[in-house]
Amino acid sequence: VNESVPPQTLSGRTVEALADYIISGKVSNICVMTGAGISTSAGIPDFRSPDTGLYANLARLNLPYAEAVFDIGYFRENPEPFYALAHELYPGKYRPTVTHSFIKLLQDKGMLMKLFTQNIDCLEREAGVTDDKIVEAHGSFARQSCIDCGSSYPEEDIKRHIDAKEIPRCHNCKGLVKPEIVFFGEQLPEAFFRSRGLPAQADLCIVMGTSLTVQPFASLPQMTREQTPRVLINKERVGGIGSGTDDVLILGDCDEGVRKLAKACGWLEDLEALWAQT
Ligand code: CNA
Repeated sequence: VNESVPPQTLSGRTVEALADYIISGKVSNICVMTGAGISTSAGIPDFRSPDTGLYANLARLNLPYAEAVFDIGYFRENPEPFYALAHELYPGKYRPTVTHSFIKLLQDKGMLMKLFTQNIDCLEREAGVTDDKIVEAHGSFARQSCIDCGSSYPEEDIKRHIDAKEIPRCHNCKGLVKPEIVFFGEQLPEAFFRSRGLPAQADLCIVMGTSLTVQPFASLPQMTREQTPRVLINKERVGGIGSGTDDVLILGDCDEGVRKLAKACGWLEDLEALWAQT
């Protein structure tokens, strides 16, 4: 942490100073950036945590390398590992975490400018965050289409196939059907490029549950203005956050971190009530 330079916007680089800023009335545009770590307590493994992460547990799928499960070239040759995984990750089986509810709380308080998520589990939506506030930077299971002719494919059909552990085929051309999640080698959705300038207008940036290793998403926190406070709520320090003048680190479990922050804002009861409804 850059100790030699005093903070410019906050009164200190602490949770309390951050909370004072949030409730000061000066904050109405918060950009939140999230990753798999906000869903691990819901029971969905992240990619990169040693031992518990998905990549550490993919051996049973006999992949040549772990990332192949999300490689479009590999998928064309062998879609089975991806569908085995989709069977485990398909939305509907998991409850949003208190961290997801915290994002919804920010929206209810009129402070959420945009949520940029790398997650494909749709738990932000299930927590009540509305579509206009969400950028699913790596797509999601919300839509699916044929990788050859591009025709969209009905949700009830893919659900049925994934449940039955079968591989769905396009009704038009018999090509492979894939949920519109972004694989390695695929372009990010247009919505990402349309919204990526927003952090420069934000008055707070909250980064939670991500290793910030996948580009171009990983660069989003660097798009904020120099004196805009950034807070990292994560198990480990990532992406150089902590080096800015107004960076605050809340290291540890993110559910604990958001509760700490909500409590300092005087919002803990609101947060627990909201979460209880999910
Ligand atoms: P990652 O690379 O696996 O990093 C996860 C980060 O979260 C790491 O820094 C962990 O230390 C941290 N973390 C894990 N659990 C917690 C916790 N309880 N509290 C605080 N921090 C925690 O995941 P990223 O999202 O950074 O990587 C980008 C990939 C992962 C995206 O393309 C996603 O699509 C993909 N992914 C998504 C899901 C999902 O939708 N839930 C699951 C697994 C992977």
